[in-house]
Amino acid sequence: PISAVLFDLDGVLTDTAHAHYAAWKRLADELGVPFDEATNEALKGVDRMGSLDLLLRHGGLSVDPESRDALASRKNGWYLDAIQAYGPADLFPGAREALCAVRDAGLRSALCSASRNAPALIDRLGIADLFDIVVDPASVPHGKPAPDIFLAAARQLDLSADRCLGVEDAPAGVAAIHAAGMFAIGIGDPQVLSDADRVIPSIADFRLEDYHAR
Ligand code: B16
Ligand code: MG
Repeated sequence: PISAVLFDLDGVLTDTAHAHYAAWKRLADELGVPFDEATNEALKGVDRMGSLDLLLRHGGLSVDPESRDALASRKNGWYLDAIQAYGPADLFPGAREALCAVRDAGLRSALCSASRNAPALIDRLGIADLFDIVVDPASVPHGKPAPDIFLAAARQLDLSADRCLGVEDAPAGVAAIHAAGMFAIGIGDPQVLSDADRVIPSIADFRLEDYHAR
């Protein structure tokens, strides 16, 4: 039986994946780096600096550490502008219900987002009180696809990996869940998320009973 569900945020509970993409695209355009949704797929779930490095490598660019920090801040500024007016209406349909279903079943929930903006965002979305724990991505040594953030959640909940279910929209996130030894539910395109144990089109299709009785 499972005891906890570990949720990714961007692309799972709210559509910030698009806002992240738009901000990276703007930066890539300024730098003259070819960038489209397919290229962006590799950045999803990867932390800010890791994403920037992927983008720079894709364009064959190398920059000094100061410019690298400045580029990351520019991207984050555009991203913050884009999510500035986010509120509960920006949750994906079924997101709040999925979190409530976990709580109503007596299971625990964790937020395992790579985003340093996640705590502010869940406040704005009105779901902060529905998580038992929010793992600070800055507290783990390695970002997704490394398992660290999911393992930290299990440790904080005092659960073994096989009692945890992970929910992710990104290939790097699915890889992280599997590396942690957990069951992975993918949200989105089955072709993109072919490594997931189960793929559902959106969080509205999440039925806890499909996994809880397993
Ligand atoms: P920030 P998730 C990830 O969040 C996003 O998928 C990824 O695109 C983004 O680069 C990363 O957060 C870092 O975000 O710049 O806000 O710290 O999918 O793990 O919830
Ligand atoms: Mg995500």
